[in-house]
Amino acid sequence: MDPRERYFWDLTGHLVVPSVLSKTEIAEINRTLDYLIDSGGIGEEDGGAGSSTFLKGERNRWAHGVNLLDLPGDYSNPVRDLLAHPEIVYRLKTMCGSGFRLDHGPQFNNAVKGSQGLTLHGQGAPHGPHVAYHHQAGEMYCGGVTVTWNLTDCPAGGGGFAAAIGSHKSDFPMPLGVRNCDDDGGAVVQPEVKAGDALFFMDGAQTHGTHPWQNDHERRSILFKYASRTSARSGVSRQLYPPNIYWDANIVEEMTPAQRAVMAGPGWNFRSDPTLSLTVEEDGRVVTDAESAPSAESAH
Ligand SMILES: O=C(O)CCC(=O)C(=O)O
Repeated sequence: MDPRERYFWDLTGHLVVPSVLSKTEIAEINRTLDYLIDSGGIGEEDGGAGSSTFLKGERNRWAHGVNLLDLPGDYSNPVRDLLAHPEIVYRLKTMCGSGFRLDHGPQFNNAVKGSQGLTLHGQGAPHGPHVAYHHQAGEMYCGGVTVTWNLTDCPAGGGGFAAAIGSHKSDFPMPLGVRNCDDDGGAVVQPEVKAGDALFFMDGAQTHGTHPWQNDHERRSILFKYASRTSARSGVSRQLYPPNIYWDANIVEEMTPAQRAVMAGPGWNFRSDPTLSLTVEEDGRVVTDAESAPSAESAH
């Protein structure tokens, strides 16, 4: 990464690298996306815009129940070629550290004129250790980085990826007006991106989301969700973290819930799973939050 890119990445939380893909490569990937759309691999859903006025629109378009790395015939090949593309490898080594890996995705973001946006998410506060950005000893480090390959143009102001500049370093919670873009105070930008450009962003550390699509042409972007080797975000860690899978059933079967909690593997939902976090009760007993939390009945 040259000093200019490094400065922009560190300052803003995202980076657009222009013209990485040739016209031939764009055409090959679009052939795969045509196949996906024509074979009914795209679902529509409500909800991305929440109650926002700015983000509202028609239903969102997502690829559901298909993995772009596992399509019939040779359709996956042009997508697989992006996984460890030379133009992203040396940048990701600087951004995430050596040994970065695909955590989840690739995700196909498809939009037609009028498609609604997605409320902004990810932030510096509260701290998310698995996706956070920091630098030390002259090196930068980010737990989660997404690379978005753009197969069609996203003109500035026309919709698509949007982000609050510098939010990966923010010490304060995101205001509602930024989350729903109804009153962002100028903090949110939707950068111009062209077909063939690769966009990197600090997924989870930087506040980001999607502006509604205003263009006559389709949005076609494929998002690869990378993580540093030592971060676990989503993806297969959902299936692998239970202690009886991460270790062995016979090792953990006799354990208390608290003991099992510390035998769980790196997981994506440590905040929302009360069986994973521990509390020391006043009497000195160590219990999981699931055991400690008052039951719905006794709370009344
Ligand atoms: O539209 C985009 O590129 C942003 C997508 C997004 O917010 C996400 O994948 O978390």
